[in-house]
Amino acid sequence: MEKEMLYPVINACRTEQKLDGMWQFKFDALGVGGHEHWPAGLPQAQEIPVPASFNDFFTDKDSREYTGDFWYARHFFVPAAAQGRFVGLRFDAVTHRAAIYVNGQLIRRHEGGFLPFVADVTAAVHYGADNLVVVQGNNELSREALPAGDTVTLKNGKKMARPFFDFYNYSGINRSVHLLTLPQQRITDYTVNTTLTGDAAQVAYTVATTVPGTVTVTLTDAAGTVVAQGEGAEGTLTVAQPHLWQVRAAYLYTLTIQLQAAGQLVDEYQDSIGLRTIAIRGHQILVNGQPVYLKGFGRHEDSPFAGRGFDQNVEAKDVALMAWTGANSFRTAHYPYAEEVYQMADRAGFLVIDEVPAVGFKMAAASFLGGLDQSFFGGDWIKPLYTKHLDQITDMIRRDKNHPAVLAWSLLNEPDTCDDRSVPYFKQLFADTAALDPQRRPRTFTLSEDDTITTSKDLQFPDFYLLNRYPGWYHYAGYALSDGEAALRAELDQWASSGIDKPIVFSEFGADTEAGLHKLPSVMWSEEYQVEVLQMFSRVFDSYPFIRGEQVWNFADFQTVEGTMRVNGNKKGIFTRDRQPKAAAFYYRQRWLALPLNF
Ligand code: GCB
Repeated sequence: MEKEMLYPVINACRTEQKLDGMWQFKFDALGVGGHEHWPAGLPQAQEIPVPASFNDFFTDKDSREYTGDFWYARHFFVPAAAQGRFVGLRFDAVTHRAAIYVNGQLIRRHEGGFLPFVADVTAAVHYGADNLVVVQGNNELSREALPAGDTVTLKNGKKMARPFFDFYNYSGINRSVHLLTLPQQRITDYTVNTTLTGDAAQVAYTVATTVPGTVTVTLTDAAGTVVAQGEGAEGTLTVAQPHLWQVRAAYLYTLTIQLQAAGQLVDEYQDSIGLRTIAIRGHQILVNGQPVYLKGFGRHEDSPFAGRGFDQNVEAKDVALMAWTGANSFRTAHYPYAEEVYQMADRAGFLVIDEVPAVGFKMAAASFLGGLDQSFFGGDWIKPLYTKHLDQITDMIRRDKNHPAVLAWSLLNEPDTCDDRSVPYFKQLFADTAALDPQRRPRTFTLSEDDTITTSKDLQFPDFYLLNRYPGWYHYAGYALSDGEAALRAELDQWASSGIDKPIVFSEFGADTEAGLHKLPSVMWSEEYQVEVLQMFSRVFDSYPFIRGEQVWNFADFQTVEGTMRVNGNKKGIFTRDRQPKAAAFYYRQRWLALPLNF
């Protein structure tokens, strides 16, 4: 578990320098890097961009599909002035596991391809001199790791990833690398939790530090006026007539935390925070006490060239397109996204369902399009998997807890909840994660089509339900769409009569569509058919008041494994992979701009 998750900042006490750019890169199919001393430098390496997935830079298939160990290296300079300070290398994400070497010395290992970690290199670097960082990465999939899958060896000796999930296993140093210099006596974490009473907001805060010292916190509004101050590592700030963070009408305050030791300022950290509350009451999702209907998307971090590498240009475009459709929310399917995504959501006022990469926990989805007839939760991999799962939820919540945009935590995507053996797992998971979020935001997971009110054994656990449903595509497809509507209504009628008093959000529904394919009357894969399927869902959503949101699958087309059900990727995007609109995008713009927030 990572203790220091604070996003890197530069101020009077802290420095950070991005080590993005061209790195040295080398595959290690034979696993020789260790004994050939690659930690001390990569022989005959090639150049590759960071941050990015390595896959799509290659023109040969063996390299693109490469599964196993791979190495990155680059030199970096540590100023003499850093001597005596904490020096760290922060990796925002290396997919899926990494060992970090500096000047030939192993500093640390990390597993989990979508969350940051810091390598403490204070004692390993040369000050006022050149240094070498070498990263040994690995992208194999297993049932003991998140996301779940298998790694098989082909007859030619090459390894191949078999994901139990429907997105390409893009790998590498997918997010930025930072060189940090921090004070030894420093702030390591903070939390805020807002409650609203009458005309005021109470912001309860805690600050964690490496040493006891005098902590002061100052809250300033967007105009720079100080609105509240507090002293001590814990306390409450009262803001009279607060300007609340609202959905699609964001307002951010700046929280400045200072740490003093022996009367001297030793550290400072600043962040943008929003004042708002989140609650579930009966069938309602409440933001600042007001019901909100979610409109938006399941997304992926996926784009041409960089794969899953974070690209602020792509994210800026996506934010603009989401706003254009009238969306107010998205789910980070199926892993925590880059921190910059949440910062942009905070500023744009999008609500985010933040998902951990617990995807593929179902053997029927194994090799996504093949399927294996075994029990996932009965497997002997469950114990080690649980430890990693809890660890990654802990890190995700620690990293993202202060973002006003974060509405809820999604702890799994489409696990096999029809199996009795899933129940102890869920019971433990929901117990162990109950107190991780100081704001106690709702926890949930998505239910696949197999997991219904009659078949799922785990409906007692989530605070609200996320349903993934595909009538009109995987069944009742084409001309049978009307039967799909009837089946969906029949299922929802069962929910309605069940007495379950929690909201339902449709977190996935849609139809694969080849952009530019038109047909009148419609056929599957045409833009016309996608709109018909989505219109059918809209009709159903509008008939059941306990449905409190619709997040269409997917925002944009994205890369998957190759297979008979995928034409160069999943084409359920309402935008193409290069972010151009299909007819469905115009359909949603019309629907969502007209839907009031409290629909
Ligand atoms: C699902 C999965 C998602 C897939 C989608 C599909 O249920 O959660 O990862 O991409 O279906 O298009 O089949």
